[in-house]
Amino acid sequence: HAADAHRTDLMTITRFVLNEQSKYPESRGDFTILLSHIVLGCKFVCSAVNKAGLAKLIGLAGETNIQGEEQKKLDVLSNDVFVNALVSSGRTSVLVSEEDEEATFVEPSHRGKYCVVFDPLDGSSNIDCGVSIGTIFGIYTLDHTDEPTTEDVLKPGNEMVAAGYCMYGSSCMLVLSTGTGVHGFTLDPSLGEFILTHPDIKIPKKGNIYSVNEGNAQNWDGPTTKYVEKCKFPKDGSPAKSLRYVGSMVADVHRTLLYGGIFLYPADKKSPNGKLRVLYEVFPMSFLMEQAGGQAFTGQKRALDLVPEKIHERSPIFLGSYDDVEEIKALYAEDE
Ligand code: AHM
Ligand code: MG
Repeated sequence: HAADAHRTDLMTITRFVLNEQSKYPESRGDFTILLSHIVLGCKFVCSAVNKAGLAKLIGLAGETNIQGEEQKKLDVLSNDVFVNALVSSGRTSVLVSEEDEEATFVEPSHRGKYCVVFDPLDGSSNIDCGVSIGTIFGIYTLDHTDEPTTEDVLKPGNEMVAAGYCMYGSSCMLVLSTGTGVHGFTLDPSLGEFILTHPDIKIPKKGNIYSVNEGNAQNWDGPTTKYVEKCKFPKDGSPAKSLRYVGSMVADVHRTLLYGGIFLYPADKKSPNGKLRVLYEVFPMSFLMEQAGGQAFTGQKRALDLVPEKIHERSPIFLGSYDDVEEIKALYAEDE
């Protein structure tokens, strides 16, 4: 029976990616190995996040743990775990993390053909109150055998070979695209495995939710202001949109992907380039949105066509359902 097969024939993320990669005759399992190290990092952070409250209590007894080491903050801990996992995979050459000002260049003995850009624990303002947070990552291939440089990651998002995020929420979910659609895997804690639960996610063509930090409204530009006004007071007889804003990009984008709608982090007078980082926030989420049938726009162009000049560069971003992003594109076009 189909139902029995489901329970006894588990599609783990490793099996899924092995299947996908076997379509490429030149594939030698490197990507699968890299991904399994990313998955390890996600499982570690998931367990750390779930124990975070407890670690705090222990911390209160004194700032050091029983080994006499100072307790590391969750975001620093997560970064250390990902950097170690990625380096030890033997499949990476350049790493860019939100937590580290400089890129990490892997030593020759451990080098491999991939470059990984990531935010190990995004949504820092939500860590201490138990609201969903996540890890975001994007993967490029190294296209030469010379000494790696930051130029190897200062490439447009459309050159990424894979992108994904892991959300540490009411369940732990990993959402991944290797360029053939978007697939969601849920961590089965009893198995310690991510199991395919959301195959081929497609974002609704139009949504009824908008997601933005409206506290910044006084500093917005014309098109963003007009768009949000339209969400609240539509003049074409359509119903007003609902507002949802967690303040964790992973949670807000995840909801947008599943329910449809639009997520905005626009430019404002105080932050002319917005807040979110091109390499490890804007690009991976834009990659996933396009793969799911949605769009991602910067206010000027397709987000994935940006060519970053610095590893921690920022950009405004509008992403979500195809039709909703079309509307904001029209407002920016009118404004020119
Ligand atoms: P962080 O990297 O410091 O955690 O900031 C990124 C977060 C995103 O997850 C979220 O979309 C955004 O910042 C929220 O910003 P704001 O609090 O300005 O609305
Ligand atoms: Mg971040």
